[in-house]
Amino acid sequence: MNRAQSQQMFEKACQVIPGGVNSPVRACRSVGCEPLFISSAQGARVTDVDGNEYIDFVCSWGPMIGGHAHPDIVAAVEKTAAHGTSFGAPTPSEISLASMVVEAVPSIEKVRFVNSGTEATMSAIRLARGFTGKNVVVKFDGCYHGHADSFLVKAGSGVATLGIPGSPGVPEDIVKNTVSIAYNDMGMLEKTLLDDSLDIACLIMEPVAGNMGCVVPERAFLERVRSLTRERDIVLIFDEVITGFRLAYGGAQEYFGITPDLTCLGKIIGGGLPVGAYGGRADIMDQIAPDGPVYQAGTLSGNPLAMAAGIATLKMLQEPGFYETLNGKASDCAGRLKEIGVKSGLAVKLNHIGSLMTAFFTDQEVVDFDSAMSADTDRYGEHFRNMLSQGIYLAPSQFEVAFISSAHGPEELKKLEKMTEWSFKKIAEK
Ligand code: HOZ
Repeated sequence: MNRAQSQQMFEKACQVIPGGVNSPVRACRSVGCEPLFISSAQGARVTDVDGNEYIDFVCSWGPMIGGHAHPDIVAAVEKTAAHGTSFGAPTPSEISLASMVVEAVPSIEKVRFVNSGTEATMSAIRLARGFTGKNVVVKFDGCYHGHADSFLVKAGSGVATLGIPGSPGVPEDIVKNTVSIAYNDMGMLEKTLLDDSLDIACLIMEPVAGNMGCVVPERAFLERVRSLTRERDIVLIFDEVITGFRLAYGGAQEYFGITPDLTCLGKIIGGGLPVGAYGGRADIMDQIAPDGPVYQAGTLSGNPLAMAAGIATLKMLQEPGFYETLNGKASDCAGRLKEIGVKSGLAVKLNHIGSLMTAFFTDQEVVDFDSAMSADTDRYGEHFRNMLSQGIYLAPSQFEVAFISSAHGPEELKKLEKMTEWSFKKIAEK
């Protein structure tokens, strides 16, 4: 596969953009590659600047749940753009999308739109601190909540991919208020939340972890998180930037039937345009300025293009049977991939829920960050390169998930299975 144009662009990009990329994971370093520069995408496929076509399992890291360039979303954005792209003033479309979100997500009585998942999570913890008058944030090792200072402690995604323990530039004074504990570890959870010496404002978690690869919570663990936070007056924040409108229309909280106090959203609710949102109990949300004293603002917040794309996306997701069909085909595919893994004789574990999955190259069950980190990342890199050579674009990191969209049909999923079998065999024969 000729990728000369991508290579040339990467060289140029490196001269003007740090690392040649605007987000570290896409640099593809941990999989021993250089990034593809994408020129277009349609449905389940992306095309690079050299004209190579790939079946895409990154899906822009989640937003493209209906596939790329969905006609309804494109039409909504075009129509909206013709009337102006930003006003820095309220628009009717904000009310429409907010109403759809309030209707859909069990915990959300009021919602504020921002521009990214990072903005949503950092605003949500400020709000939780303002509401409770307490300081400490509890998070889980390997969960990733964007790149705000408080979260860069044992974080997943690019932080795990690049093996960065924390980050220079994050003051000790800030991270001393972050406590990170093991995912799915009931003992640790109880010990931490029952510790009277900790001044805990909130617990933030991905209700299904998607940034250390796909790690599914034990139901009893999630239930205990909810009951303990409630008992201890700790604000429970679900970071549903990945799982929101993905596992079910109402997100992981609908899927598991567990309602947090606040929820962070992003990705899907902007249909591929930059967006984020945080919402939840009205008594907490009413603490935000201008009604309350907790400050948060943004010129592009509630941007009309993002609102239009979000509304079009949510309408598509309301089609009867959307989630049954999507989750059903993803689950069948995951089942077959599991079998392929077993037959290959490789140490590989496939984690899956809804339309999210990760193949970890390890013989351990992956239930938390430590077990995720036991995966052989060189093997993942080899698998990534094998698959890329056959026109399949997986996440360029062991610690991310593969996304399946409604545009992935039998042809795309069959090719994924066939090429996985071939790649696993090739790796096993080495
Ligand atoms: N943090 C994102 C994945 N969980 C990666 C974003 C990107 O590189 O675009």
